[in-house]
Amino acid sequence: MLTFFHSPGSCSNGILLLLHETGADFDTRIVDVVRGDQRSHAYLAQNPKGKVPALKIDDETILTEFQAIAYWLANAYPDAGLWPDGLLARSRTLEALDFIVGSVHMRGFTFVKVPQKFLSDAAGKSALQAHGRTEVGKGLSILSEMMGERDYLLGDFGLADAALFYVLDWAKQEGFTLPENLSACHQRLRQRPSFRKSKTLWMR
Ligand SMILES: N[C@@H](CCC(=O)N[C@@H](CS)C(=O)NCC(=O)O)C(=O)O
Repeated sequence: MLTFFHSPGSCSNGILLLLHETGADFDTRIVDVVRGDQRSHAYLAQNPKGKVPALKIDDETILTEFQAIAYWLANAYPDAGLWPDGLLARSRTLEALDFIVGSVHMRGFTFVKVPQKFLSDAAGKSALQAHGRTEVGKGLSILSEMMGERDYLLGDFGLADAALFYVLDWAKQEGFTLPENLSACHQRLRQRPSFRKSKTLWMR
C-alpha cells in the first residue's frame, strides 16, 4: 500500500486530490508543517528534504516533488485518464505544472505566506510580501489566459488542475480576486467526488 505524507491546507492537498482521482489504496501520515513536524528526526529519516508532499511507494522508495509524484500517479493508474495522449498535450501538462508549482507557489505564495523565512525586519518582510503578491497576481492572469473558455486548465481534468486547485484556495484565503474563469473552475473542482473524499484532510 502507498503511504502519503500530507499536511492539510498545504500544497500536498493537490496530491491528496490526485490519489482519490486514481482510486489508489493509500495510508495518510500527517506531517503538519505549521507545527514543524517536517523537521522531526522521524520524518527526516523518511524524507531528508523535510517537505510535503511525499509518497512512499514501497519499503525502499519514496517519491518527492509535486510534479514527480503527480507524473508517477498518472502513469501508475492509467485508467484514471490523467495523462493525456500526444507529445504536445503531455508537454503542456508538465509546462503548466511547473509554472504553478515552481513560479506561482514557490516564487509567489512562499513570499506572501512565510516572508519570515527570508527576512526578519518588518519593512523587509512587507516588501517581500508585496513582491510575492505581484508575482501571484501575474501568475493568476497567465493561468486565466491559459484556460480561456475551457472547463479545466488544459481541457479535461488533469494533473495541472490539482496544482491549480491548491493555489486557487490560497489565493482566496489571501484575499485575491480571482478572474471569472478561474473562479468558475475552482467551483467545478470543489464538485469533484475526489474533493469530497479529500475534505476531512483538506484544512488544518
Ligand atoms: N518543490 C516542492 C515544494 C514543497 C513545499 O514547499 N512544501 C511545503 C508545504 S506547501 C513544505 O513542506 N514546507 C515546509 C518547510 O518548508 O519547512 C514540491 O514541489 O513538492
